[in-house]
Amino acid sequence: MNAQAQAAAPESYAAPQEFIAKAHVDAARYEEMYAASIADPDAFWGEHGLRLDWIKPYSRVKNTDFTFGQVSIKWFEDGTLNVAQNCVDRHLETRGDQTAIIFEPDDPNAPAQHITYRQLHDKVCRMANVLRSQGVTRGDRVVIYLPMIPEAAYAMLACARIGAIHSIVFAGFSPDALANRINDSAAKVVITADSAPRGGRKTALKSNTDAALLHCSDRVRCLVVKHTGDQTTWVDGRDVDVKALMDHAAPDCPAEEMNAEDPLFVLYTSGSTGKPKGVVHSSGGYLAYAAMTHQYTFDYHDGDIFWCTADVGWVTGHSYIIYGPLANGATTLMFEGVPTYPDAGRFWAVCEKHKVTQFYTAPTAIRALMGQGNGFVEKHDLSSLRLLGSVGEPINPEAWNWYNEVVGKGRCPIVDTWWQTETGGHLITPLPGAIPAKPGSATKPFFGVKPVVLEAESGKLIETPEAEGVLCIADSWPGQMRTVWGDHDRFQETYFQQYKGYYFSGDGCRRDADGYYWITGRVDDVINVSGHRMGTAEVESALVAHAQVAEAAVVGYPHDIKGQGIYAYVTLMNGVEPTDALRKELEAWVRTEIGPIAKPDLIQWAPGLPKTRSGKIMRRILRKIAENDYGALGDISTLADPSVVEDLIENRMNRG
Ligand code: 6R9
Repeated sequence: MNAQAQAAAPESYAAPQEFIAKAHVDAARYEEMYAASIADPDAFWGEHGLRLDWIKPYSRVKNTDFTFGQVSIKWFEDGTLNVAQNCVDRHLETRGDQTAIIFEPDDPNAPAQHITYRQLHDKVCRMANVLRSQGVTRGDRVVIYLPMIPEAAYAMLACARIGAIHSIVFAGFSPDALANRINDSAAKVVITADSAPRGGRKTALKSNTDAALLHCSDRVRCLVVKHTGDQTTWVDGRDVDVKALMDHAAPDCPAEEMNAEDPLFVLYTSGSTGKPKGVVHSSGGYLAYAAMTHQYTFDYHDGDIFWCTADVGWVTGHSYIIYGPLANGATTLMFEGVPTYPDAGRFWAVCEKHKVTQFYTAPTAIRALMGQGNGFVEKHDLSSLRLLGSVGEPINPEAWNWYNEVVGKGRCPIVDTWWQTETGGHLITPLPGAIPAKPGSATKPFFGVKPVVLEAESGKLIETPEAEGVLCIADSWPGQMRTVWGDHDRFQETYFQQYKGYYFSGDGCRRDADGYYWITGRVDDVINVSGHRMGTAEVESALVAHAQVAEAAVVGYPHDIKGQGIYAYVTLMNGVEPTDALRKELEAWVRTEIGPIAKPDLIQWAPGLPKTRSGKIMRRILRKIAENDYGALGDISTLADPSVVEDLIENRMNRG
């Protein structure tokens, strides 16, 4: 943007009057509801918890404690319900013939499917009966490793129906990553497909699963969805053809009565240390929060066609493709493909074809499509769109403006939603009829959410309206994660130890004079690559697992499309020659150890790494070098050998 345009650009953007007039919440109502939610959380959530159907109503609403050493989070704790019943059965009477799921396949010439709530009920029950026939009962874990196909939704809801706990592993993860998750959750069953078509190419999911299962107990059953019909190996007694069994299963399956606090799912996510953590979400609080945020943030109304482009392998897919929309009786779109296949107009073609009203995607996709020019957008009729959403990382103003002007034609409010796998649903986001957007700001807290900004070092609460520091949340909300699977201590240490009495998000932020929050990115050793969280420690341990690598340090660096790229400093074993072939081998190695999303963008050979005398790698310095920011290296006098820094600067990877 040139200086003149910048000067002319408004600081904030309110939704059009006709949008506000029909919105669930306007500015005054937001203030009123927010104040009520903070003043009396029990009364507020006691009322809003009733949006779900309870088998036994709760009498106690909130029972939470953020005190380090005794962290405990419970909502609606004496209520019972069934999540699948809430997402499917209760809609049958009023909207049995309404489309619940629109499935848009990877191949644009293959027919889309419209699955009604009645059909969904039939499929979920059959799948639930198949799981039962394989010995799965309440409390058991089921790993789901599927493409973005309706069977993924059936599998999730089938687990919920019988009280089993699902753990979805993104189909882009490698056999090793899959095996780790099957083992950590001690899953009884893994559900996969023959292969996953994406962008005209296929990932061999079944053969990945075969490879993973070599490292798992031989009691783990493998349920295979024959999706593409590709030939796969078959282990009799272990492998099961799901669709064939579903055809013969009973179309009815009683729903288990579950406690509000029974886990609904475990989802593994990266942190700054160690292996990925199994984030545990509850049944009652999670579902109420996902449903409520879906309705209010997206201003969802009956008849809308809601499309969230995430994969069900990430939390965004859980909350805003499946649970939130279906609990609300919505029509939700599931897309198997990628934004650029067959061309960079696919998103817009799908919006036009299915008359999408709310479209929710990630800044990395927006930037990639923006780079392809406006022609791909302009050739489609996007007049059905009413609202646009963004999630996964801060959205830069340039991408925001393009999204607003070229996609939304200046008439669709944009909701920039800040939240995390751990939070279950949106925590900071505009409500579109109530809060004018400022490009790059996630704006204000959702009902019941109390964000605070603390000084990073001292942990002191900054009470002035304008503030900059680390973002913490002062009190619980129903969608909050309950624990780390099998490791409550790790849960407390990760989120409640550093800043006592608060939930620590791991993000930095700024609050402006209007009380708007601006997320500045992670303050820990987590990087955000195309909206996917990656622990630098995970990539490092994959690299050092290679026989020729002695040591590795991984940091993020600014990347035009991905937001952050992965920059790896690698020290080789004595006597090993750094060659291009080895560089390629290491890239491929990380792909197989973790998955394609973890492949380093740049590998720099480092004869030595900057370390303190106590042997700690000084990542701060490595980050600066990766960012090309040599002027700001800071104090390097505590380094054991300051000369390694000069070497690293001299040989810094040329990004061109
Ligand atoms: C939902 C999701 C969480 C991390 C989070 C933050 C970043 C997500 C954002 C955002 C700025 C937004 N993040 N949304 N940063 N603005 N609107 O992405 O969950 O994969 O767990 O990532 O993503 O850094 O801490 P998850």
